[in-house]
Amino acid sequence: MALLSFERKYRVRGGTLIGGDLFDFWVGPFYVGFFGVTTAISALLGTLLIFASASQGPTWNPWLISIDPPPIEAGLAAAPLNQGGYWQIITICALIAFSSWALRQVEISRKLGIGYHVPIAFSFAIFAYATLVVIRPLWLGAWGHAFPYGIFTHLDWVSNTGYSYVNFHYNPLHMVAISFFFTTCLALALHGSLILSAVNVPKGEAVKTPEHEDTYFRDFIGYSIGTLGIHRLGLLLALNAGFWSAACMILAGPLYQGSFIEWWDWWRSIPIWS
Ligand code: UQ2
Repeated sequence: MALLSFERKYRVRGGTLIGGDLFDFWVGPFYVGFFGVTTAISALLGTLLIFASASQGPTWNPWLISIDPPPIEAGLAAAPLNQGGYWQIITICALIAFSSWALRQVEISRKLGIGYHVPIAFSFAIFAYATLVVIRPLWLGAWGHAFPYGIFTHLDWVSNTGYSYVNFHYNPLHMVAISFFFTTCLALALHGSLILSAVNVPKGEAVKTPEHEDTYFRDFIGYSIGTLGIHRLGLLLALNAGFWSAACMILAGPLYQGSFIEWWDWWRSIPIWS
């Protein structure tokens, strides 16, 4: 189907989740929709609140600006604006913006009659963020356990949080998450390079086919996962990277408070050795 007739067929009303025809139209290339509007409002409000908070000092240096959560002693209470209140409202704006973005992806998928793979995938990223700023702080009993919104300060938070479990690389779920990140890189590098090797041909030459791609890997390692399979594998690996990242932060704090080096003592103390 030519692009123009395709758009005429699919750029029609309907398929929205709520609101009927409300905002069910396009502006230029962009679908708007109810959730496009809620995304825009919450993203704009959150951004303005970042500037409002930064205006309270002590610096306009973008590297050093930090919007901090309330102190741990404040527990789970709503905080005054300059003592974590800005952070709390900005976090709510961020969560509404991210969720609206996911629901906008759902509506576009429904209009096209395609699967929900994109919003499901994006929801893993939202889940990982929510784990750090909502689920884990709630579980630990204070918003102060969340990370601050600042370029250097969030790095300091990562460092301090890691060292408070002595050596975070010994966190077994952190190991699982990292392994999925590495394998995701491997799979994408294999896939990207394989596609380019077959399709990025000199001008005037015909592109090679999926048979060439299959044959390359069958010659090389005796197995090809296939053109659909590599995308299933890629999505599976990436979703697991995000999921186990979140899981490793639930392990660290809510479920386990000690040193991750000592966590492995269970291995030395299983009865079979004695
Ligand atoms: C493949 C295939 C593709 C690919 C790639 C492979 C034709 C275009 C990259 C090869 C991938 C394999 C063998 C899986 C590797 C496993 C891990 C865990 C990284 O066969 O089909 O489609 O892009």
